[in-house]
Amino acid sequence: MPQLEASAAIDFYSETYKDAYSRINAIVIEGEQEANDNYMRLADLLPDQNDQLLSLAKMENRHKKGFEACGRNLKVTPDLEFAREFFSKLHENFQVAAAQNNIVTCLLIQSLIIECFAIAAYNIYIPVADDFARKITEGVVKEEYSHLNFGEEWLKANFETAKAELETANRQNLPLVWQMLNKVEQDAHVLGMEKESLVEDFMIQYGEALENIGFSTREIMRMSALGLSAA
Ligand code: PL3
Ligand code: FE2
Ligand code: FE2
Repeated sequence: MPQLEASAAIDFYSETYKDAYSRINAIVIEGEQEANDNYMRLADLLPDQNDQLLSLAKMENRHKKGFEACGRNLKVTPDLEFAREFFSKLHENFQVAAAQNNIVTCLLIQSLIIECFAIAAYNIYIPVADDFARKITEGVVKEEYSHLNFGEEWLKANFETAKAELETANRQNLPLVWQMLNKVEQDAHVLGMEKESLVEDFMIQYGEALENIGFSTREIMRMSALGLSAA
């Protein structure tokens, strides 16, 4: 169904919509919180980039506040327990990597995977959002591109030493994205967002990021195919 028709048919105040929104809204709030924590951790791990990383962490905190307001505006209580479970595996992998000083893995998880996931989700959400949430999300997504860019630049500058770790981290974490998408597919559909569009948008962002970092087309194909059959 074309996005425009879908959006005209959406009743933002129906119980069905609000029920789905309680989980999606929580995922986004928790995602922004994770992003805040992850950039603070990265600021410790990369003292040279401390100021910039702390400023990214602050932006994430503002994003979180914006999405909390979107939930309040629809009188929805976010299901944060569901959202913490939703992020638990990526969360765990980031913590393990940070404890081992694996900065490349931390950057892949936060600045590539999570940011590309956010950019895809926000871009697909904007045309079907309520007016209040649309304005907030439009402001947020612009900043997410700069977060993705931070990761790209650092990894590009360190490509030769980072390459092998990036491939390993990709293998461990990309399949988690497909698992997460499967868990949110039903609720996203209620909000007028289709899984196929989310997958497509994610793949475009993620593939472009890998290209900017220095991977060849062949390598990108191999890396992005991992776990995709589960999507
Ligand atoms: C990084 O700055 C933020 C991380 C947020 C991750 C969001 C993932 C969202 C996946 C759920 C798909 C529906 C999105 C709806 C948008 C309001
Ligand atoms: Fe954010
Ligand atoms: Fe971000």
